[in-house]
Amino acid sequence: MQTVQAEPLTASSASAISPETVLQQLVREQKTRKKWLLIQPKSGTSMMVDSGTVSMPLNLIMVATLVGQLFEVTFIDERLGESVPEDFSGYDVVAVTSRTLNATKAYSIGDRALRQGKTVILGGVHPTMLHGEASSHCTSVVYGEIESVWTELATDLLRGRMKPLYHATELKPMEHMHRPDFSYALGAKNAKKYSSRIPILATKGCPVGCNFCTTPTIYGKSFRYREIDLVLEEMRYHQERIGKKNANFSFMDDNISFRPKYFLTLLEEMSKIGIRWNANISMNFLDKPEVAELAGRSGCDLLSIGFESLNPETIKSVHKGSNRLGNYETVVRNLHQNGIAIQGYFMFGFDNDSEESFQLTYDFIMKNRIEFPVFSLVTPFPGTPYFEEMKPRIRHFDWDKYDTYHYMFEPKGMGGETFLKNFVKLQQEVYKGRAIMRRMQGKPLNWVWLANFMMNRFTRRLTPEIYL
Ligand code: B12
Ligand code: SF4
Repeated sequence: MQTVQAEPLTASSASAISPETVLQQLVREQKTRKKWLLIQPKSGTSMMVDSGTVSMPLNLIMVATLVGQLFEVTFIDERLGESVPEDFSGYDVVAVTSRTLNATKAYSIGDRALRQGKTVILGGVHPTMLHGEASSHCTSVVYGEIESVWTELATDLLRGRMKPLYHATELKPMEHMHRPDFSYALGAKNAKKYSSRIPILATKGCPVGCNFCTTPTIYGKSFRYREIDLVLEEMRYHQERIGKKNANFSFMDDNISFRPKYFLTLLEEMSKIGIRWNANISMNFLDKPEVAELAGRSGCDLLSIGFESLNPETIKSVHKGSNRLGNYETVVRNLHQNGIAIQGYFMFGFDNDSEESFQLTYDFIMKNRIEFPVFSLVTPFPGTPYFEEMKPRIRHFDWDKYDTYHYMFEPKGMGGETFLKNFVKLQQEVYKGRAIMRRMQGKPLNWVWLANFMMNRFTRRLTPEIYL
């Protein structure tokens, strides 16, 4: 038998030690576990975005899940009414997630924590897109997902040598994603303000490339997915946790149906376990009746679809190749025939918009009995190609207004006053009592009815000035 002599640890063999091993070594050497404060800030927007029931912040929960393996975590969701402390002396690291609409708040927390000598980390869509701007409010910015830079970041933290930017050269496959630990959110005093829908992720990225969307800028053309068994295992875990087979899941994916084969297999498997689910989805192959049938059978009760516009020129101008106007009605019919309600997103403010666009949208919604129409204003988000194109025409750069409910620029086709009057009128017409009845009659008595009545109350108070 051959014996192998153990080699002494030389400089060259030491450098072969994996970054994960180095990190574990540093963790073992920690005298006390560093204390992290993770914050989901509330935005300053006046619109109904961060109020009422809110969804559990999967992004920050995923950050907490990783951080919690090595450090102590305190989790604050300001949208639940929890307050961010003035004094951060109990913490080593203050880490904040931010989209554009709450960036101002995130920055003010970052500034305060920096003044108190804390390590401040900013992450999420806005700091990623504008990392130059964000870096003046923190120690480090995390570009995109934390999973792909975690080993490097945690190692640097333990060595006391943080870099200003963590940007992965390569995205990790999704198998590296840990099952999110929801106890961080569910342990909150006001956790009952969270929607009962459990956020879940099966895929990441979207190669479609719409010029107003942040996803292609952050993750490029990549599209990654988790093993279907892992997604199902996570669903079963929650079924057991809440003691209910028909647990309600909300997919947070950018474009879950992008790979039809993966999506259909996932649905087929989901149909065997008795859950309910909803998702944002692009309509690319929902015109096929068998897909809608399978979606219904797998427990889907609501799909959120970005119809965006009824104007073919507009659809072309935003490079939304998945939307074909000729398919809109077929898609709606297929979903309705399978008991799936539709949250339809419609955007206004494109240069091609005219008074006729409002009428066309109203007619489409009423004729097709869209259950939950949502109207937003075109908002060029910083860092996207669309933002660069529109910059000279944008009316404000106050990030609190980037909630898609503020009037960002005057469309070429009509004056601002007429435009906003029509925008308000459309919403009030669609949510009038009689219109609700026409759209909703005969549909299951559930939260969608309730949402319509809330929208009836909300839209009655709307004025064009609210959007300025
Ligand atoms: C699902 C979704 C929703 C859901 C759920 C939102 C929620 N509460 O989580 C619903 C439908 C409710 C929704 C609503 C809205 N959304 Co939305 N949404 C998404 C979507 C498709 C996925 C978000 C998600 O959860 N992804 C999964 C998580 C795990 O990934 P993640 O968020 O990227 O988080 C990772 C990293 O960013 C990083 N990270 C995140 N935070 C932090 C913090 C720290 C400290 C660190 C280190 C790292 C880190 O690590 C995380 C884990 O990997 C994104 C697109 C996208 N890819 O971001 C748009 C997106 C976030 N939404 C957008 C918008 C505009 C909205 C609305 C304003 C739309 C509207 N008119 O209602 C509202 C605002 C809601 C709100 N209060 O924030 C924009 C935001 C643009 C911007 N620059 O701010 C996006 C980017 C889409 C786009 N147009 O480009 N949304
Ligand atoms: S299809 Fe949706 S997720 Fe994909 S690039 Fe367009 S807006 Fe973004």
